[in-house]
Amino acid sequence: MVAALLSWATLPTFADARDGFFGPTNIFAPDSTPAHSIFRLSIFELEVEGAIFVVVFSLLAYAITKFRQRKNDDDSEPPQVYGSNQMELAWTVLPVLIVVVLFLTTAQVIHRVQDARRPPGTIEVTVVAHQFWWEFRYPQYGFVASNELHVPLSAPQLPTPTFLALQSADVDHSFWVPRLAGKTDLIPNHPNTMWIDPQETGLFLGQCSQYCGVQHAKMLQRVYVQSREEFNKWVHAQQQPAASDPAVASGSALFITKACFACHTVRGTIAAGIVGPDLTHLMSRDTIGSGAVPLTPENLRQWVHNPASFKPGSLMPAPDITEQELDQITAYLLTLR
Ligand code: HEC
Ligand SMILES: [Cu+2]
Repeated sequence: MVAALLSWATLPTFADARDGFFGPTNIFAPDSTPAHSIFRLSIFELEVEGAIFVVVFSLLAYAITKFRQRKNDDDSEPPQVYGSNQMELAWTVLPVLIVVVLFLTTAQVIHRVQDARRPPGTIEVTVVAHQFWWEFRYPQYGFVASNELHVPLSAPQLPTPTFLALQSADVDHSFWVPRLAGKTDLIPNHPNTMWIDPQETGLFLGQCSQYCGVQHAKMLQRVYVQSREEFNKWVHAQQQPAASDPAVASGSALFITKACFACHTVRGTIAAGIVGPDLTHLMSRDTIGSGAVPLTPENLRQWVHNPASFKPGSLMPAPDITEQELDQITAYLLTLR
């Protein structure tokens, strides 16, 4: 408590902010060009508005004290001044100039963010939002990932930004990883685009930010920014078909007979459903249910047993299976690395 008060007393620096003073979704710690541009624009606007605030309040405070009622004042009105052309001009032209400056700087940032060109080496990802999870298609590499977006670091000398084509399979959603870029909606039948060029490796968090249904709050976003070598390794691993391990043949058979395959894809098998996340490399992820819970064997078993225990209202039904079948399916899922 005392420590918290002390840290408020000494205002946080941006370095503190970067270290998570305001949490991992801190809009004051941009790490990608669009987020930097938006951050700089908002600080500039804050400065202009702060200056206006200081000027107006200083004049007000001056007038209130200087012209306050005194003991020996009589109650008659002071002399009134009408129609000063200089003052009329000053308070019309100055605000117009301020608005023009704010308009031009904003238009410039919008242009720089929206009309950015794709340099060679750009990574293209099609993001399809679903109630309540994310699909990430990598058309250049020919695979589909789910829920956890991986992108390479973009060095200023050799920018490799990631351009996102945003689509929705059902209702409106919104893509927002505050440290990387502004918020952009995913709207059915209306493709949008955005881009990010993260300049630090690490995990960046976000959240679907357009209410999309009961599990909107657990439609989280995880962006893994990796060095080029790490990213290439990840891409290579994702391109492989699913591992097939004869030791879990009973589980993989149940995956078909218990209808899992109707909703999920496991590349290299007949499972090609597109209603739920691609499970080909399920175990390469850190979380289940779009960031809802950590991916551990116990959580995975519990998820398959009853997804609603983690995400009530999730669009995956609880399957009708015995405990033994549950163990077999879980054992199979655990081999999908
Ligand atoms: C009616 C379609 C449907 C069926 C049938 C179905 N699922 Fe799902 N599954 C989903 C949806 C939708 C999600 C995403 C839920 C969410 O995150 O909100 C999901 C999520 C999952 C996940 C978590 C994936 C991740 O990365 O978060 C696993 C694991 C999974 N399902 C396994 C199974 C298994 C095993 C079966 C068969 C017993 C099965 N599913 C049957 C639709 C289905
Ligand atoms: Cu959503």
